[in-house]
Amino acid sequence: MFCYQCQETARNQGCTIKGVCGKTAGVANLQDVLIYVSKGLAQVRNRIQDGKEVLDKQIVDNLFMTITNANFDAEKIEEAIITSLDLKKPYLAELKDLPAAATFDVREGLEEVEGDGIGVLATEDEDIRSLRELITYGLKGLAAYVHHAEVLGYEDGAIQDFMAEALEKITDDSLTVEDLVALTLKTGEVGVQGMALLDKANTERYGHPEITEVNLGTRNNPGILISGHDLGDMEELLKQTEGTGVDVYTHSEMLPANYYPAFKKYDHFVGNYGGSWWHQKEEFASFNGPILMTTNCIVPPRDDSYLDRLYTTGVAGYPGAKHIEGHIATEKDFSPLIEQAKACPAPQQIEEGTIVGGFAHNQVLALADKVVDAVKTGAIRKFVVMGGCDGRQSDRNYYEEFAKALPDDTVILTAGCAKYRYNKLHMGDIGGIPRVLDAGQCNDSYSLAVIALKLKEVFGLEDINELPIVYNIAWYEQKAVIVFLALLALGVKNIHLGPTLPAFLSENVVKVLVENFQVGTNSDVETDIQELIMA
Ligand code: SF4
Ligand code: SF3
Repeated sequence: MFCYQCQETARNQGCTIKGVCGKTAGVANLQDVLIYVSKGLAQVRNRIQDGKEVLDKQIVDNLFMTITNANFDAEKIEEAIITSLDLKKPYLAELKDLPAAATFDVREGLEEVEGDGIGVLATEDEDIRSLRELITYGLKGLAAYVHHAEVLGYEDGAIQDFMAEALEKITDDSLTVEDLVALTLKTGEVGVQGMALLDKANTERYGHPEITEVNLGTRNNPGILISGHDLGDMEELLKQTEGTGVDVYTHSEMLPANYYPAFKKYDHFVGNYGGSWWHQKEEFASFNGPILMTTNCIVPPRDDSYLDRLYTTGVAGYPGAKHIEGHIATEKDFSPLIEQAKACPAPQQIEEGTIVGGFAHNQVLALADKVVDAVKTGAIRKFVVMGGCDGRQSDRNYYEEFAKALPDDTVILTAGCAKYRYNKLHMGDIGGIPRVLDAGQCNDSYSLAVIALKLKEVFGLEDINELPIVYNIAWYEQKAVIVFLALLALGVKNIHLGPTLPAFLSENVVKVLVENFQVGTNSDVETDIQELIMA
């Protein structure tokens, strides 16, 4: 196996024996095959007239499934490979001169299929490989967002066209480094469209997120804990649990569900339990009730302590966990979780009090006058975008320390699970504007871009980089990659990306990012406060 798609990759070079995430070599190889098969599916899709939609949906599922910590289940990944091979098969006879990935059809011993043009290392040139993978990971993040929108009934053919086109282009050996740099930026542009589509889907279906005090404590009823990013599943779980005596709590990236009017109306929706994804071994154990993982991030349970209470749905999967079938949420039957919950003790309380969130674009723009005044009078010196992912490595303490060291006249704009490093620090407010404004999930980084563009307009600026906004972003998995590329496509410069730069960026690709976008990484808190805030 060789995998270097996430920030925790071994020695910041690559996982080669087993994933730091817990992925086995067999599953890693299957994921490589699935990505290769998806490229082949895209090549076929790009050559046909009718029936593209079915292939597109499969491509999106495949890419999403291989995101870090989404699916550890070899059987499910094999199923996706076979389904993909079956989907393209009827077209193969009529299409001439197909590239190798399109005609690939191996169905046995897939865990051992390695090399032969399939995995990451099949591309020998380091810079071409780096750009191909950067684009692939951007597409994976985009696929996740497209999937969330699609299951809510929102689709955009132009995004699908681009994804298939990009997947084919990264197999094309005639493309130069310059071509691939251009394709990388285009991926970011389409990333913005993907996030806008999901924002539209979420807000049209569930209303605009609004300022909300989220309860962190527990009640005495049995509960179900829901995690991941899929709001359709959230809605359906709330509907199906209503009147059953079973409470619902969010975990990690599902916290922002608490901000949506459509979910707040449910009395049995109690609040949020615990922190970001990597705390789940302890928190799932003490929760006592069933846990529903709608997407990443799943951490392999330490022992069998809660595996019998762990459920997955959608593209998420874990061997031994029960899978709730169905594509759109209304097709899903959550009664196994509800029945199990009834026989479980209530969650053990691990925190109390509340946290405040719900500052997506609509809410912040409703406060625009206040915000603009605070900037004009100097009450707010700078906004610091600190969104992205959390992770378990000790160097992530940097983000908590950085937040603590920020001067009192700064405001953090955040989205994604990175927020758990500082959203419980009680950092106070500036004239009623909280110093941590949480827009929501990682995809809601779109909100941060909308806010920035609006401020640019209000202040009559030519360039988004003239705003008093700095970027100190934490990344871990591939959704953060598409968010990063989207920010580049919007022209944002001087982004600090940490806690380390991606291992998949070659020296020359880093050079391109530094020369054109002044991308950097974090150093120590004191230096970065000086550089980003005081300068
Ligand atoms: Fe390693 Fe990350 Fe890949 Fe897991 S997803 S195998 S931790 S690089
Ligand atoms: Fe977190 Fe996995 Fe990325 Fe959606 S839940 S931000 S890491």
